Amino acid sequence: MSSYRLPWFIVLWSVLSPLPGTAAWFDNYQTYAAYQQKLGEYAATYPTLTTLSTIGNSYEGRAIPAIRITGTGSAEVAKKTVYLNGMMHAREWIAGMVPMYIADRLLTGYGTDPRITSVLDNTEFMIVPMSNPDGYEYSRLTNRFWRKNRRPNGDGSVGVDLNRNYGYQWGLNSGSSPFPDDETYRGTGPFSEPETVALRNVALADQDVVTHIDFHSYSQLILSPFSYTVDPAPDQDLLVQMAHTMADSIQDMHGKIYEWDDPFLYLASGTSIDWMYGDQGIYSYTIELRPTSSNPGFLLPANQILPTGQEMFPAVLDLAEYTMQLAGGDFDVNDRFECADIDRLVRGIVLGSNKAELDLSGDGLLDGLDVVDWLARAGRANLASQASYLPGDANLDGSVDGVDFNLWNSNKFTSLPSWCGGDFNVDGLVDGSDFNVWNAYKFLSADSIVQVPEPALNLLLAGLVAAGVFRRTAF
Ligand code: 0X9
Ligand code: ZN
Repeated sequence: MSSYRLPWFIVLWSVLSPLPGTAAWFDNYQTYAAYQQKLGEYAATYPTLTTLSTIGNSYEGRAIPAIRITGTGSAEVAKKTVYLNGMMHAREWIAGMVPMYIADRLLTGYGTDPRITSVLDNTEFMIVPMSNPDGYEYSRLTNRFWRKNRRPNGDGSVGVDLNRNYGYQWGLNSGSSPFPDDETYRGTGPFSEPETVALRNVALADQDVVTHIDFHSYSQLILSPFSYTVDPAPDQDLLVQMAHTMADSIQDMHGKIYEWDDPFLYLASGTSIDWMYGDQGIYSYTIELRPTSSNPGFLLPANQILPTGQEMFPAVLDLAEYTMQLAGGDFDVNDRFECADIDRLVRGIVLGSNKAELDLSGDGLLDGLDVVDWLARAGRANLASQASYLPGDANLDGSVDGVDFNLWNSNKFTSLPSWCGGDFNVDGLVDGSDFNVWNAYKFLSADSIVQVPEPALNLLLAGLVAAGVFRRTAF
């Protein structure tokens, strides 16, 4: 019951001032043409931060636009990509507005908001807000509840469900339909549709994609791979941990609960997240946006566009920060650099991994340079100096000593792609050449790397050259 009043002009100013994302554009659902125009405005207003492109054309020939956004500051890690796409399903209108809102907030916040600035200086965003433009225009103008694309199927029916058309476990009758008339019709073959080809090619062309969100509505859920089976994904713990973090941030904004602890909804095969994760090793999510249930379902009122975008934005920043953490070598995102991380890297190099974050050096190859980069980063973090771990330091305690010899000795002559088990030259075998690495550095401590960086690097690389160099895209 305060008698204090703000002057009228302050009240008016605060209502009308352009706070982030309050522009009229997000007060209503927009046409395909308006999306195109807005993306053009972003590119014109922020030329140093953006790259506008067309990733392909829809069945009816509409351009599928994309905007790449990244900062101009210096990166602490080799930049990895966060890939967002939206509105694969035509009637899920909010799922196109949210990625536009995210682009808006990134661009308007860069250089003023420290969190956004750090995220953009250390990652890239690839944003495809409207994945199914033909379906969207049809939903807007003719049939509001249209879901699929607009390909004529030849039997009088129209449309393929793009989220059953991806080429990982495509064609299972559990979770997709062979009948053209059905809402979950999977098409005549994997990637038979120009829209899914375009969306796939983004990930194939950019081998630095680490994380991905495919926005849908509705139900308020964060779903992760796999959707074709109830079996847990190999990275289930990590996927669920990141989902939990995102759900907490969403709830902090406006109190909305997005379920995260049951990544499995119903069987769906040929989904985007299954291909992104299963084929490309990308940590991928379907986020089902507002509302919770069929009333109002797809007909989410336009006054909920902004709050839905606002609650999603911090979750996307969380995912981008996880991406940075992964790109920095903390592969299990537990805030520690330990054996689990370097062993994951060594196994990835020796056995062939499709995980972009393992390419720490950012040169497109998984090889000894990534190990050297990891040893340097981990040493700096763990030893709190300019020190780097030395080859031969199996237990990562900062010195090459008898404990490391014992680790090598207990595994010697086994096939074990494990740094911490003694595979110091990263060739998959614990053998005499690893002993030679240990021997060359024995009784040196991590600080010595400052004096002898070259031999350390050379020894490691010699082993790797002998073992062959692994190109990530080959897998
Ligand atoms: O069925 C779909 O494609 C998605 N739901 S929607 O209502 N937007 O159509 C869910 C895809 C992910 N599915 C599972 N994790 N089961
Ligand atoms: Zn959907």
